[in-house]
Amino acid sequence: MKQVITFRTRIKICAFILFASSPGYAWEVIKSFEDGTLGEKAERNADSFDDIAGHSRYSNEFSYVGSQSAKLHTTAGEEGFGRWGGAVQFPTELGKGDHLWTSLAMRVPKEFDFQTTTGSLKWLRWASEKGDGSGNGFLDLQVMNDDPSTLSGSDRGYDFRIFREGEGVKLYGFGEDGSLKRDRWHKFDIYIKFDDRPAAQGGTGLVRIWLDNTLIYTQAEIRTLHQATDYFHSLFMFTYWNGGAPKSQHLYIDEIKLSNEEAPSWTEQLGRPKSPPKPVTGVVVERIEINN
Ligand SMILES: [Ca+2]
Ligand SMILES: [Ca+2]
Repeated sequence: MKQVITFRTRIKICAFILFASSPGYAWEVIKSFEDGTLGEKAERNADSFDDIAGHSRYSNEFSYVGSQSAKLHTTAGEEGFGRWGGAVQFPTELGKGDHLWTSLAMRVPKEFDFQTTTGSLKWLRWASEKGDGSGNGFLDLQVMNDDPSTLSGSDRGYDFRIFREGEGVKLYGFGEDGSLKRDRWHKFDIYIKFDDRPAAQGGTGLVRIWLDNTLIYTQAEIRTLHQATDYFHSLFMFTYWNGGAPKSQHLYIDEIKLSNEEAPSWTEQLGRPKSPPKPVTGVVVERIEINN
């Protein structure tokens, strides 16, 4: 299915990149959810999701920065595409050699139930296309089901998993079980380097993940790009609940930031490791075919 996303956002153009191999410019997108009217859709405004956020609303019940956040609703039994979560489009396409930083704050209520028919809930998914514009799958971060009896044994030690959709999908668990705490804000920062050669194989492709400013995971084995001519164009947050949500419920998102700069100012507190990643960085918890 081809996703058409209306693009309206606030972009800070930081500097022009002069390298011929990386056409485009450095940019930063900030979604603070501060300017919209309480209770209205947090969609298609400069400070909100760009699209597919029909049940995401401006809220002042909790905020990570400022006085408002987005309250994301999901409805019992619904897969929720177009309503659950939302998407943010990049100002420019990002391909081989490009960087992407993604930051967000999330607050999950104690009673929220992460329960799917696949073992994990779609959470942060960066969407890619082939050079000809046809879809080429997502790079996925997902949240493990809460109920350990629904997980295979090797999945039970983790709160999250990561994989690159496509042929021969491997799922890697990360973030120890219980690290995603309830009724408090967590900040996540994710760095992606796009390359069809993973860092563990002599290329530069990798993903690094920080939880509350601590680096918790480096994934250097997956190919962030299937082919050198692929590119990424947007971030999907949640957006689809495999098997339907177990109940009607909500959580909060605030201060989404995206940048294609190598080192945007807001990443200074993360330490930004310079050393090359170790060749073995994750545990393969499962191999599955992804269908949705
Ligand atoms: Ca805010
Ligand atoms: Ca868990």
